[in-house]
Amino acid sequence: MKKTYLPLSLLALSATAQEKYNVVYIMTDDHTAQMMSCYDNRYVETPNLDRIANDGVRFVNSFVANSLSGPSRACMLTGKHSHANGFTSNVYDVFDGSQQTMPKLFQAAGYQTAMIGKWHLISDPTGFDFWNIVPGQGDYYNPEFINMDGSRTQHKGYMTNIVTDKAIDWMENKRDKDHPFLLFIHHKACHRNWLPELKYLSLYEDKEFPIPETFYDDYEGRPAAKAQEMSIASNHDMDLAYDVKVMDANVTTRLTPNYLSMIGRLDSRERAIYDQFYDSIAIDFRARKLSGKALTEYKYQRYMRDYAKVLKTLDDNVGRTLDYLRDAGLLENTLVVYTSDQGFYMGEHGWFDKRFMYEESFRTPLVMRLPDGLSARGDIPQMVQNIDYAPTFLDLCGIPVPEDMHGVSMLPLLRGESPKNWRDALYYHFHEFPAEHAVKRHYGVRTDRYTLIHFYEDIDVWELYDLQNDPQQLHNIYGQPGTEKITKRLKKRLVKLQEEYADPAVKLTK
Ligand SMILES: [Ca+2]
Repeated sequence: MKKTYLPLSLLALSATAQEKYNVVYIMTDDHTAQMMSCYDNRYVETPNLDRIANDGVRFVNSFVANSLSGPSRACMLTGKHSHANGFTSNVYDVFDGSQQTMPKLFQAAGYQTAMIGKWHLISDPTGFDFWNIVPGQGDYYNPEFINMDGSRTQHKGYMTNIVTDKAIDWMENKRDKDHPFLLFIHHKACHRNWLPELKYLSLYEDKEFPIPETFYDDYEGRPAAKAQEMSIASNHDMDLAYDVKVMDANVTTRLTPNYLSMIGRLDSRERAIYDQFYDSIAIDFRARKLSGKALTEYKYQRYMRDYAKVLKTLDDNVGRTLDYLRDAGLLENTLVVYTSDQGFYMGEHGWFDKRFMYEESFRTPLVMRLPDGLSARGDIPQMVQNIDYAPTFLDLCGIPVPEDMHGVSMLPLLRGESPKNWRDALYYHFHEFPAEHAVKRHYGVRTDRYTLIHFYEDIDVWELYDLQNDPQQLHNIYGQPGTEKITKRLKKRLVKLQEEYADPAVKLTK
């Protein structure tokens, strides 16, 4: 009897499919650790996000390289700092998709790769077998998606639900199941201007959120912090119509047209539900005739409530994604990552938004559910950064990590090891100025105890913080007697990092 043999290449592929890990990377927008109950239980409960941490690991010192949407995404994709991947700013750059990226390396190694949701890098995605992205920031209500052939399709529903539907549909129906896969699920939630799913409009309305200790910061000794335009108190920065949603038909604010265009996406039935809710809020607001601190604190409560509502739908959808992976039998073989493109201010220093190298926005939540074979559980204390994601995923999946990547593989940490030579300092560089929110250009170094920052371009100001004695970063001790030695040491470390990463800004430090 004649024997039939499977071609060797097919045998190799089927073996590969069984042995190789999958990576499901869920990234949200502007979701900060203060609003994630496994990090901070003062404000909200996020049971599904916490499931990831409870079953796996929670990074308690997780940071970004540039606290802003597009640049942060580019750092993640390339494993390189902004000056090296070329996408330093949302308003001045276009991502060069011809360069080496993590998904391209996965694709070349035989992985199925897909990207769904918010991309925000101007140029089309490269390195993906399948992509379906939203234009720019995308819309919460009845959003439009860009297809791979360049055509656009408007979908009925709420963005967070639709992104999850598409991700599950790709895993279940669209991918080639003979290959391992890398899937990016990039949510718009919880980005400004926090438009909730209609079924959650009334959620959190009976909750008074505690006001952060630094809410009334006077920015003494910190001119860049004083110059920002991301203040809750300012009606220019936090708009009464667009952000607070207490629109007055007789008053057109700076961002009223933007707001009307966003809620104009709702159909008439949906719009009636929306208006019924926010009109009653606006009538109550006008009757109160608030000013000064009372107005600022009112805006803070509205901001926190709407942000929390948007987050609730996100948490539901992360739960739905985890349930799918479990039911499809994929959990044992899949690394599930949850993170955000950066942290955010929830009233700390009186702010919303991000950008600064101060802790709240320099940090980003990072939890992972580990596949079989990786034994780490609980908290991981080492300082990690979003430039480490590419090397980590590649390393985990047995794909060589290119030497020109700036990040380092976290795989030893996921194995439960504590490498003695782990990095002792992080580098950060924010480039987008002049721009919205008026945060000056700055770069700096952070060790486990100190942060040294240099604001430059149209100012020349150094800031030094002792995170042990001043974790809220209210006291800039740069230039104060007794700090000479530590300042000298940190500047030396900063120069070393700038030279190692070849950031031309080194000339501003030396
Ligand atoms: Ca963001």
